[in-house]
Amino acid sequence: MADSDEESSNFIAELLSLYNYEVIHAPTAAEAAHLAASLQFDSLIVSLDMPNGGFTLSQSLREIDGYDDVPVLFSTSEVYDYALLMEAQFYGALFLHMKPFNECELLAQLSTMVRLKILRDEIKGRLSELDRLASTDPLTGLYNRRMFFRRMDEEVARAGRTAAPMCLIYVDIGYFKVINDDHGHAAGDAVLQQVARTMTRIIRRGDVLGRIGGEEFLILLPDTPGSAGQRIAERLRQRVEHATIIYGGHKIKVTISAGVFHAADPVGLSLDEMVKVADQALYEAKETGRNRVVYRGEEENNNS
Ligand code: GH3
Ligand code: MG
Ligand code: MG
Repeated sequence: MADSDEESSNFIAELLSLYNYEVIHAPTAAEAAHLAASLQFDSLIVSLDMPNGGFTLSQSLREIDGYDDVPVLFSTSEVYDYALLMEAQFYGALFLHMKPFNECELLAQLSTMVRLKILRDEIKGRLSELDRLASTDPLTGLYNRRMFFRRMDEEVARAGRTAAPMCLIYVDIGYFKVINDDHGHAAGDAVLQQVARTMTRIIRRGDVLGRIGGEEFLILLPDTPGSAGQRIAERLRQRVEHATIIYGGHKIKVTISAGVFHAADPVGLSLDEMVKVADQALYEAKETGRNRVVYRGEEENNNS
């Protein structure tokens, strides 16, 4: 509650504590802003009478993280008209309450505000859970295809603006179907999880990794020259080759093949084109024996 009027503040604090609300009172706008930044209130009661208070205060409170949807009640000692009511609504008010406070009305209004806040929190939580579900692969926890391409789109657009190089690595587990056939689908799942973990350990912050299909993965390396992209793919290939996955008492060995595409200047390149070239390189790696890295990029062309 932000209110410089001591009498009405005390009245509200006493009344609301009787109904198990925890009331924190700020007598000045500055204090209110300070408290809001360090505590998390479920509802705000803001007086329009206080200096620097009212709409300006409410506006600045709502810019604080987590306050954009906190219900607000404005109190005023003026007899208000329709214009003020509309203005209050414009500034996010759920209610405009004329002083002196009416106990019953205030309690009813507050209970509506708190219920609304609980509902909004619940919806927020569910939306972020839905977001997570819609963007991650449940088996490996990596980005799924949809999210990977969304992130790649952002990164390619950014690289286009800054003219930064980037690499794209297309990874495929070799003879994966045989693992399923020999050891069962659950063993195949364990292999996918293990390979995903190895990839997660090797990539750097800012790299984007996703599971694109069954046993296929894409890694986007922003701001990365071809030599570094090639090195990372090669390190990944070696790590997977030398790891042993133990599942159900069986020791399982797998290898990966990787196609690396390096774009020195991604301006004007489409995602499809980039993926296509990386896929062609991957195809060549598989055709020429698997457990290999094949590179496509300008540096290679310059050297040959
Ligand atoms: P290659 O060396 O040519 O890449 O052959 P491969 O066997 O690795 O590839 P192929 O495309 O022939 O088979 C992929 C298999 O992956 C077929 C599919 O049943 C299996 N698979 C796809 N998704 C999953 C999954 O989530 N879990 C498991 N265990 N298997 C999966
Ligand atoms: Mg495949
Ligand atoms: Mg494969």
